[in-house]
Amino acid sequence: MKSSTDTMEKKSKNGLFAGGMVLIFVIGIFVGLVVGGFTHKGATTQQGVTTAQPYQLSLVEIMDVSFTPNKSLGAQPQFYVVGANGELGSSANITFPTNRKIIVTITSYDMGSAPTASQYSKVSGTVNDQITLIDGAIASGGNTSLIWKTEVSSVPVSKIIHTFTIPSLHINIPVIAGYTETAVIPPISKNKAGSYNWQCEAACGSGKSGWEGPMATPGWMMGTVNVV
Ligand SMILES: [Cu+2]
Repeated sequence: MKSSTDTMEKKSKNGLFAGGMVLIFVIGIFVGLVVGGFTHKGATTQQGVTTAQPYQLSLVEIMDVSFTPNKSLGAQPQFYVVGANGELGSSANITFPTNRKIIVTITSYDMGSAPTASQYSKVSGTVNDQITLIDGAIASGGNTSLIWKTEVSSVPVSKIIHTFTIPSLHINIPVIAGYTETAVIPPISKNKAGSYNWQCEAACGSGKSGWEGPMATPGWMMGTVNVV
């Protein structure tokens, strides 16, 4: 009996010791988490959402695509999204993450211009309401003395061939044919998550008004932006 009690006592002491160690360990983790959490919070607060990597959205616009929804309309312009593997994907549904800067690059392989209401010549919804224009024709030649890159807050309405516009988010990026343009959209807060229409506001489509065909077809000159 005695030895058994001793053993039990020993066991219970061992149990207490083990329990104590576990408790210390748990407290240690808790303190670590709290301190780490505060430190992390501090860093996040100090630098805000800019610590997150910017999200890159590449759009390519091509002028002569067979209009598959109605082939009788012939070739029509179309916006594509460059996918994660470099493939050209549909622009019917475009994703914007919240709380991250979004860098939009639009490359237009197009010519000419399309009738556009003057309000869409102004850039909006980007950092400083500006975009960077890269004149593809000049940039690709030996034009070292020419200015091929400019930051602008508007473009001449006569030069607009398309726009990438999200009216409800007050984002408007006018597109000049043959240019590559970059725009930085400031982080969108989580409470703006939802679905928004994007629309080209230059009458580049078919029909008398230029607002038919691709202008009214998701994945061509309009679609949805899902802010998630
Ligand atoms: Cu258009």
